[in-house]
Amino acid sequence: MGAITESRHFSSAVGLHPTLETMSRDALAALQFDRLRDVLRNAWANVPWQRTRLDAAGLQPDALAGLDDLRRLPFMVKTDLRDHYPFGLFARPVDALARVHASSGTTGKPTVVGYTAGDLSRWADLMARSMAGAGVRRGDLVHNAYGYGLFTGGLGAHSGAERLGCPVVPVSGGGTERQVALLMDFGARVLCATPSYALAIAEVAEQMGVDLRRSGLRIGMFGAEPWSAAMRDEIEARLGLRAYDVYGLSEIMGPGVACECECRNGLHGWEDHFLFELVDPETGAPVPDGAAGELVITTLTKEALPMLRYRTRDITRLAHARCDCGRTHLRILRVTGRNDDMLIIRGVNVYPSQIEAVLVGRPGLAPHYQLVVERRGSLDHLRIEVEAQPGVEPAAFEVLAREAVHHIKSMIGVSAEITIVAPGSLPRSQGKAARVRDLRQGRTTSA
Ligand code: DLL
Repeated sequence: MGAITESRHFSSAVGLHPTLETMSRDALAALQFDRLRDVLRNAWANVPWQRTRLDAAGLQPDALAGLDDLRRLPFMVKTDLRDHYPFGLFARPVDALARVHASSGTTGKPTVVGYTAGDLSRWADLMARSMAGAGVRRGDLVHNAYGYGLFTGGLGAHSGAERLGCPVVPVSGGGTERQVALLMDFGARVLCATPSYALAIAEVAEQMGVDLRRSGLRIGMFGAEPWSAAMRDEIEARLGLRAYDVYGLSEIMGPGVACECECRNGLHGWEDHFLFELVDPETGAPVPDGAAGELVITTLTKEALPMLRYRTRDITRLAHARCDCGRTHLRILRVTGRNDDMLIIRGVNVYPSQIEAVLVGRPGLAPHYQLVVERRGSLDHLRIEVEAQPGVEPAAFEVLAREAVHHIKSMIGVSAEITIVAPGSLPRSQGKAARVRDLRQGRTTSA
């Protein structure tokens, strides 16, 4: 327990699972090696496509000599799952599964993922650990506004909260006025939602004349989409809670792959269950600590759907230095966006979340925006629609727009056209916000 008493954040350590979360890096590496061999055995024995790949890489499970050997295996990508739709990469027959989830994507078939009862139990454990790390305690009432259904957010947060011993209000997304009423009447201490939906709840409450800062809410578990530090400040100010970033993806598990602790200095990726790598998205070569790259994840304990070196498309940075909370597991810094959501505007790479970071919190502007990308002649053109704050006179819109253009240019280096629109005119999200309207291919993507 030494690590706990040493911690400067003693109160945060209450939620620690010391043997799992503060084990030495050497012990963690030994555990990862044992588990990697097991997961290779499972994939090799039960998934013909994986066996072919492993054989080709000379990675028969018993040939594994060290964790680094895994780098001989080519990456997995989302289309591998689509190409084997629906269950072709599962290591268990359907009748041995406990549940399936799926993510819709923008085109074509959904990506389907499966879980054994053991997988569901480990998922609940990890989400419980994530919530405990953020300060959620047994008995706290959890208002869960993530969508229930094929999306992993609703049931993932639900099971984690229950595992921690928390009663859950399984309200799902939508019906925002009712959500506000339930938050006030039931007095939930914890809100689980996407950050964009948390903001929508705050806005509807304000329109109803309800001050959620006076509710029982203290902790927000927000994720499933990129969000900026500026958005965190905005949400905290309007809901009167402390907001934590939770990360995950259905292909790997769902929410709870990584989560901020009370130090909020990056999201602890649970390394006893996952191997994390960071690679250059162009070359696939490893990038050093502190540099940006694409997160690649290998599952170490998944029975139904072992994923080996899965390219998430998510761009982030890693930090291996020990955290003040005492946890030894690495930290994944805020995910700035998905590689596929990166816009290239006249040669400048830009993620929607960078635009958000500049716009949100600027005087006169509301935190509601949408990016419209068009082709004008042979050039890409970025138009940003952003709402004025309620009460701002339309006569002031032009000046606000001019200032915003200037800030975007000086902070990000991209020339954008900015249109200030009336409060309430952009669509509100009930889940993942659709931030980009890409008129070049006629598609809409969530950022
Ligand atoms: O979004 C799982 C989840 C639910 C995570 C609730 C957190 C909370 P998918 O629908 O498969 O699963 O989408 C996964 O969403 O690859 C990221 O691009 C993005 N994403 C998830 N969490 C974050 C986050 C769920 N905290 C995809 N920050 C991932 C930025 C996130 N992006």
